[in-house]
Amino acid sequence: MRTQVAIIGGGPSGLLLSQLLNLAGIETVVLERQSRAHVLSRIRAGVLEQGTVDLLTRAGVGARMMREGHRHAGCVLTHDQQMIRIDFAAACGAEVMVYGQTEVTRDLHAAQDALGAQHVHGVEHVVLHDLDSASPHVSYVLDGRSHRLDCDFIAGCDGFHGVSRKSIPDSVRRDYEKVYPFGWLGVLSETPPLHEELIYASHPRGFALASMRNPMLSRYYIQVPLGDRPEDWADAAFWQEFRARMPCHLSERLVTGHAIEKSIAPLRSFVSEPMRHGALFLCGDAAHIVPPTGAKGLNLAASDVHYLSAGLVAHYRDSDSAGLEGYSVKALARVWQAMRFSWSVTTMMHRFPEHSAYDRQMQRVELMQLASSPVAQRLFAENYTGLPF
Ligand code: RFL
Ligand code: PHB
Repeated sequence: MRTQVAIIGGGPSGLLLSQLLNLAGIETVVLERQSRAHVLSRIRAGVLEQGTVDLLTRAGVGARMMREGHRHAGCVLTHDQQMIRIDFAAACGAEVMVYGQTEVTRDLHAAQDALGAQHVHGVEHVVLHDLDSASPHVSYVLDGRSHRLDCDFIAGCDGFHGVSRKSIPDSVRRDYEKVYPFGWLGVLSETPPLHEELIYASHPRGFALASMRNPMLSRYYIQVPLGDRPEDWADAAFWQEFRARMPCHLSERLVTGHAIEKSIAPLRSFVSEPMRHGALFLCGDAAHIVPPTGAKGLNLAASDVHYLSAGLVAHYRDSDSAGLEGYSVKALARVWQAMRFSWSVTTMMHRFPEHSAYDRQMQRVELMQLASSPVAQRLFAENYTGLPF
């Protein structure tokens, strides 16, 4: 089999890249390890930056998002009982869209089906070959049979645990990593959201987040120690802990219910440089991971895909390879900005086992500065709603 761009991974990065390239008349084949149903069962991101919304609209998958998504003009940070509202609209004139990653993925699948795009699910033993040459190829096994996919370029969209990044030689690759000493326990419940905006809570017992998907679907998280397992947390224990970390006047009206999904994600910051090696281009979680506190992961995947798709379209349409040449530098500049923001919000809002009373005072005054300084609010709002791409 032959294609122009082989895309490894059919998560949001791979699907969106395939969609944008197909719309521009560039052939792709998406190779995904899991079934569609499995990809759609992963409950992840919920907040889209305006740039991501615009890109999804350009990709022809904006209609349902515009109908069913919810625009948020602010969010709330709490410190014990104190509520600090960041008014995005007033601080920087921007907004975010609350629309789940599951729905984005569903919309992309439907659009790809409509275009007749090629997707192969259930692939195993994916290996990338001849990345330094002008004729790379991908080998894989499907239903016990070996296959070969020849291509011009390979897009590594296979997430943090994929094979693409690891195909870049150690002598070329530089990894930067920070592992946090806690994870987030997430619960999805068919209950009305606690508040009309997201609430990021800093509390002596640990961080908590009240998010949502729609008026009858809430997404809640609490910081938990590394090593905790979802089965260690009965629903009642989760609700008790979540309630304790929210300001009292909000906890009093929390509607609890059965957890229809419960999972734990460890928190990590990770960047792999460069994001290009020969014919291979990395996008999204394959190249970088942010702790979810800044709501940046999916949005960074979108900006990578924007830069790469523009580079590939210019290459094929105008024989102009400048975009591809500059891809890694351009994408990484934005990645590092989002890394800094995600790291700083994570550091400000969580309980760290090693923190002293002094460190906790530093967290407190940082939040107090956000409460009182329009400049600090603007900086937060600009980063949260997304730097331009
Ligand atoms: P994904 O989603 O991991 O998809 C990669 C795909 O590649 C497949 N794959 C392979 N396929 C073929 N061969 C192989 N060898 C393969 N190895 C892997 C996988 O099966 C998978 O389908 O990466 P992608 O596409 O780059 O998308 C990234 C986003 O999923 C991720 O950044 C976000 O979910 C992060 N994130 C958030 N981002 C936001 O922008 N806003 C948020 O509010 C937000 N909240 C979150 C989050 C991530 C979370 N978790 C669980 C880590 C909240 C949480 C709790
Ligand atoms: C979510 O709704 O899953 C969500 C929202 C904001 C975050 C992280 C996760 O910062």
